[in-house]
Amino acid sequence: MSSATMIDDFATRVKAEGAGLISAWIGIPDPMFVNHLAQEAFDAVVLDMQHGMWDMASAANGIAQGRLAGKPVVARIPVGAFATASRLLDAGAAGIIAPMINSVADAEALVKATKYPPVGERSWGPTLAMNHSGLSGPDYLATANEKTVSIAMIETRVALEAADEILRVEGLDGVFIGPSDLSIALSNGAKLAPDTADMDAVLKHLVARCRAHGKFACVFGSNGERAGELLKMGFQFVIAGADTQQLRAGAASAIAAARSVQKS
Ligand code: 3PY
Ligand code: MG
Repeated sequence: MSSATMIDDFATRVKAEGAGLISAWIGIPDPMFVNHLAQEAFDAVVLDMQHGMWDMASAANGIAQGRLAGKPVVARIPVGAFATASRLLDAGAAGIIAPMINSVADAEALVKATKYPPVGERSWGPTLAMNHSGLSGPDYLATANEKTVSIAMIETRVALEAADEILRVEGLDGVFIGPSDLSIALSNGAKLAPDTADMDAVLKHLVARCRAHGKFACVFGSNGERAGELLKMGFQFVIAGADTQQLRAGAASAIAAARSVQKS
């Protein structure tokens, strides 16, 4: 698959049952991180603007580095930052992940900001997105609603209870489960336990509800092994740990190797 196709077909690929995509997750706000991590066999890159440190300018440059490396870049916006979602799509993001979507009204606000009429009310101005894709204005307008994806995070007790109504919102393409927040919510703040059997039951239920509503299912995996388990559960798009943790694990392993050889 050519690099341009990998980006431009992202929406089609992630929507397919059994897509099995693995994405990088980057919170360190330097576009060069995208450049480096995109060399690995990731299918996509997520820029985390909720808990990571990206601002609009660095995120736009991160999206451009993804384009250079042939990888689609999806951005997670801060809670309720729907205006930022439109701007990220204008900068060429392949999709938006919106955290803490707790109701139909929240999901509709996301769709309103990220889809052009008649589905939503996204405002016109995708200058960088057109530069990156080579599409004319009319062609971008005709294809953007299909080619970019709007993803609602389900990660609270109320969102879990309202999952079917949220999944019914027209224009919403998929959901992304946040197992850390969901484990905190379901234990009333007692536990951070994203990788337990109890959580697996909730995750399997949500994958089934996504299938029933024709939406794709995404999830955060704490590490590579967990990402593999989540893919087996049927998630179409998974994270295999965050940049900060992968960076530190690489450093820790190099130090351990050096000390082990030194002592041998
Ligand atoms: C969660 O697990 O709560 C997330 O938002 C993933 O980072
Ligand atoms: Mg979360």
